[in-house]
Amino acid sequence: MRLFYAIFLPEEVRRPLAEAQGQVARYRGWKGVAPHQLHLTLLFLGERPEGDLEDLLALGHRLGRLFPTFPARIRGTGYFPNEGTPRVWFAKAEGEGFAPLAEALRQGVAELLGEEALLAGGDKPFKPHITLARRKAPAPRVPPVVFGLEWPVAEFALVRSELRPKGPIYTLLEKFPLRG
Ligand code: 2AM
Repeated sequence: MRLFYAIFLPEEVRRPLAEAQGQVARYRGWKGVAPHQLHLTLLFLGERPEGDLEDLLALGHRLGRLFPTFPARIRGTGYFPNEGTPRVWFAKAEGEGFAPLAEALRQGVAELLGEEALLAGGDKPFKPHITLARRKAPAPRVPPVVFGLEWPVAEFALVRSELRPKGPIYTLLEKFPLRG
């Protein structure tokens, strides 16, 4: 199973992000993420055996009890990579709770499944972002979009991703509420 831990977004945050996606829709090279799938990845695990699920679910619940709900903001957009040809157009997320939770998941996964379970996500530093569109063919950059969005992050999830020709299908396997 292809798995990742992520934070999904409430409707009032998804709506303005989906509106901004209209900016790239007119450039055929950009493929927008379906609005109901907009999310912030905390840790990408890649392909894992089904036998790992029990540990991954227990870790999610344990960290959920440990980490408090926190406010998050989205103010603008950016590109990965920033130099050269961009592959991803994202909304930048800010919030004090993202990095500690992502780091605790990394540590927990390393302890439970071994360090090699962390290799799937690559060695790039964690940058909280919500991918809005991926570049599939040559297409221009779009001007930055400014947002004034704020919402309380009250849960995260373990998600299954199934890759299909039309795009991935995400299934939320379990949600982990954060401490109130
Ligand atoms: P992205 O949005 O920046 O592409 C499911 O694929 C989620 O895991 C996506 O949000 C993706 O981030 C993230 N992810 C992180 N590392 C990944 C990798 N090496 N391969 C695929 N997805 C990865």
